[in-house]
Amino acid sequence: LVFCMLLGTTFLAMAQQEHFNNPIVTDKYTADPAAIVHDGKVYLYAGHDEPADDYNFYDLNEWLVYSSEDMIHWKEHPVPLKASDFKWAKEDAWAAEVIEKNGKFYWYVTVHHDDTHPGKAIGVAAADSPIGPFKDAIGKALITNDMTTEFTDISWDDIDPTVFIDDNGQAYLYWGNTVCYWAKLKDNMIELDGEIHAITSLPHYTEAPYIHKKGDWYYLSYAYDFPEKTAYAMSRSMEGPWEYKGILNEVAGNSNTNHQAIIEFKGIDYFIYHNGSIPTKGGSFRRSVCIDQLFYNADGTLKRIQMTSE
Ligand code: FUB
Repeated sequence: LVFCMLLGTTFLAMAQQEHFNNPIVTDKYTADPAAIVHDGKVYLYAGHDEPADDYNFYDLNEWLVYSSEDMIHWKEHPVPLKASDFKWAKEDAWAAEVIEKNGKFYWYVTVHHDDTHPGKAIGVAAADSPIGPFKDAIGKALITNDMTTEFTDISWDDIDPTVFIDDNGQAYLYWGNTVCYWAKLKDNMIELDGEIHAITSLPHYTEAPYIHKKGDWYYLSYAYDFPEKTAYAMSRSMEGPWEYKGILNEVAGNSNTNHQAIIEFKGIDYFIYHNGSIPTKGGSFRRSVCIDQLFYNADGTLKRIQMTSE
């Protein structure tokens, strides 16, 4: 019996130590991962960190897309979207997220608006395929900095969109730095439906909100503090109240920011994030996407991520 138990424990440990070859992309710096499951494949979207050697700040001008059937081998597709594809934007291909609705793919992105609405803004691009080509779906921003000045008047709070479609078909957009905002989206996915709300129950909220659902629980994970850890809250409804549950992941090697996506694929739960661990040059502005497994406790709470990338 003891032998069988030991064998069982060993198999369990092996199952828990899936090897992802972190970081998963080594010929480019990749940041702010987003991922969807579509037609038996995972599509991974990331910003492309490409600062000159002597420049130490965020310099992202395009987004990248990769696909995989096993989470181990990744195929890179042609660049599907650039900040310059949004004619009203000045620059910056910051964090973004894709969702599919009725066979169309909507990509919500952070860019820097031109001087008509100074500050960061959120745009939407759409495509008929998960690898694009994506085109600006509105011809103007969905969210501009001046739409949230009643909550905070900093110019970079309207970043990091995440989108989720509830079981009844209602789509929600969450976003924000310093304040976590949310609003409903109309059926067309390119207009807000009603007012913008702010969530105040998330301790040390910095940015990078992400919504996912498992069973009857909704999870709102987010970047906590700075340098950023990942924390999370749970709710029985997309509209809250959100109850803070604790830290999900520690600061990820050598990067001040973190940014997560959580998906289930072929029965396994994944936590996708970035770190700055590529030797010598990696860091806060030269980041790399990594993948680890996510495990749930019986009561629905999340176990801390064991980063195999560290
Ligand atoms: O990549 C630029 C910004 O850094 C993102 O918008 C944030 O989430 C942080 O990762």
